[in-house]
Amino acid sequence: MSAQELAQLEFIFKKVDADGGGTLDADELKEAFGDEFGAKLMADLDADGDGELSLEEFTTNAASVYGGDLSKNIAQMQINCKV
Ligand SMILES: [Ca+2]
Ligand SMILES: [Ca+2]
Repeated sequence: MSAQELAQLEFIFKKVDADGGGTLDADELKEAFGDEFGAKLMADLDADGDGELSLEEFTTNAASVYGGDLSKNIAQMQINCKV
């Protein structure tokens, strides 16, 4: 993951974290990305299964889960993000 990709993910994370609590819950993801894509992100990235994404899960897991498709997935998040 490049420094630019990390910065993009951190920027998206802060926008989506509507309550500023430092984690993204299912409602925040669906509010920002729509039901389908929001649920996909939770399913893909919530490694510990607690129903919330920490900043570390959102960034580190995106890099490991999406691998070579990371930049494509970041672009998709940016396009879909409604907040
Ligand atoms: Ca939150
Ligand atoms: Ca989690």
